[in-house]
Amino acid sequence: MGGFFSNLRSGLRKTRDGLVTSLKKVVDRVEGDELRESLEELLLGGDVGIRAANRLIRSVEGKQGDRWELIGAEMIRILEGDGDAVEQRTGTPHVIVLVGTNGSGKTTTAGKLAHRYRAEGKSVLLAAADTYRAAAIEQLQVWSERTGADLVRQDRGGDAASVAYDALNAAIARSKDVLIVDTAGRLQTKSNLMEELGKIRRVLAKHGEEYPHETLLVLDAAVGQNALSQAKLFHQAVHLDGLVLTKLDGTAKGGMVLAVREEVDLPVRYIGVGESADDLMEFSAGDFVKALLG
Ligand SMILES: Nc1nc2c(ncn2[C@@H]2O[C@H](COP(=O)(O)OP(=O)(O)OP(=O)(O)O)[C@@H](O)[C@H]2O)c(=O)[nH]1
Ligand SMILES: [Mg+2]
Repeated sequence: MGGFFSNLRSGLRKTRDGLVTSLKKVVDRVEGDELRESLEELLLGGDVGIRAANRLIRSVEGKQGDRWELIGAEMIRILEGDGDAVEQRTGTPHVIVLVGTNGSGKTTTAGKLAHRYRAEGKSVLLAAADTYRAAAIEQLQVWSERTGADLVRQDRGGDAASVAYDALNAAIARSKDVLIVDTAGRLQTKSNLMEELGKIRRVLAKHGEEYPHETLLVLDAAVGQNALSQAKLFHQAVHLDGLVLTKLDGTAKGGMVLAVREEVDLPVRYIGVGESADDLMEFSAGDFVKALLG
């Protein structure tokens, strides 16, 4: 827990140094209309988004009590959301499909997830359904060797859905606990590419309607507000079950987590705070806010 928390804290350092430090000054010293204006400016500048910013402002405006604590409590409420009572589909193998735009961190997240599950003693199969680039397959191969997860691949140029289908066959035949499907990066506005993701989902569902258990959108936190449009369009094209926010360590735009959570009704499942295998954390609203506000 100590290691986990200090890793999370250092991962959020840039956001803390930027947004949080200036927020703290305002929250403690400013009153009245000036408080609203200053908070609004800082929160919007920190990629918190208009809706979450308004909630945070209302949580302190005219209220008694420690404002810093009030803001922290409201952040937790935003991040926990309320529409999340979706039942988790269960069963083995547990199938996860990672989708997202180019370079958002899908392959790295696939590797980190493989590492996580392996550390829990689970058997893992990785599926290289990014068939566009040979380098993408090689990159997943490296993670497979590093984590001791098996890999299912085809030659470059193969059909992504057929890789996914074969991989689920193999996962079932080899009694794997977890199957993680890595897909090619794509722009959310390219409908033909989005259709390929729909096809991956459909062929997996041929094995049983519970598949895939989780389709996760991997978002680079540094894109800030653009994450909202990515999440909406990916969700329309392939039903998403949750989000992974990567590269929080490299950006001061960590406030985007609040914007995304407030404006897109999807849970944040994991956050990435570095490039190594251990730098993926299961998201907890309480830990996140504690690490952020310190
Ligand atoms: N600092 C940091 N770097 C990350 C994180 N996650 C991924 N990266 C880096 O981001 C770069 C892109 O990651 P990939 O996993 O290749 O991204 P991708 O989504 O698979 O990319 P495409 O397959 O090209 O669409 C790599 O250099 C990763 O090491 C993170 O949480 N923190
Ligand atoms: Mg990739």
